[in-house]
Amino acid sequence: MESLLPFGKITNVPFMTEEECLTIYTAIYELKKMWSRRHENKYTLGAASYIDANTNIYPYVSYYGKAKLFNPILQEHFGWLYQRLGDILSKELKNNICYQDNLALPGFHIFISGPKSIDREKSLHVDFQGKFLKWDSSESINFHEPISFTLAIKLPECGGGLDVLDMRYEEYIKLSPKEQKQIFNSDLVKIYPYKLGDLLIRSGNIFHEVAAMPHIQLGEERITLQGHGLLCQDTWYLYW
Ligand SMILES: O=C(O)CCC(=O)C(=O)O
Ligand SMILES: [Fe+2]
Repeated sequence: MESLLPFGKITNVPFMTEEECLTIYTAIYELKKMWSRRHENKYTLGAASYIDANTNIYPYVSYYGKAKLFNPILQEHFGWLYQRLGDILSKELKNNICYQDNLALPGFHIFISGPKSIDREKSLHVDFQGKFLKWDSSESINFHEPISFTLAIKLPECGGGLDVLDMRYEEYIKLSPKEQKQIFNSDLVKIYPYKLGDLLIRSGNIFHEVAAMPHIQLGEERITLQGHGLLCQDTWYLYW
């Protein structure tokens, strides 16, 4: 089945100037005390459903509490960014946009290189985490066609991007376990490079992961704005 999105599966649109990226970058550092360390090189600013609402990682669901704590702070510092994000997404998706109150606003992935380079995570996945969240009218939400978006705010000299395997979940589960393993390690997984200031909008129902950065230098950063959306009638509800 082909994607129902007006632009196909993936599109890249100019969104912020370099100067605006720097303004966002500075604000992210002003909020450094609020970053959460998730891994050796990885931090987040904001609540991320794929981590904070994942009960395999946390014994209780900390997502809603974190969203409540972070949303006013993020709104205060990045209100103009959320406004512009809503405008561009509504234009590209040809539908209305709404931020869902009880869920986390789009937040930030922050990678800072340590002594080791940043390897392939080997974590190809689809963005179906929205299914596990509390929605007001879940019966009319299309959980199989999420969208995801990324704004590159800071990239290392060697660049940063997304590994993409152009395959939908419905196709993938028809493969045998051996074929699934092979395809994840095949050259069908291609790097989609991010461009500073551009917004990448894509179907959340294609396999992807943060691309490796084997040549990143010590202290270099890869910082992105991240979020997802689900369609309910003619409105995309955005969250992270
Ligand atoms: O950090 C990124 O580039 C993308 C991470 C991701 O998997 C997502 O946003 O769905
Ligand atoms: Fe993802």
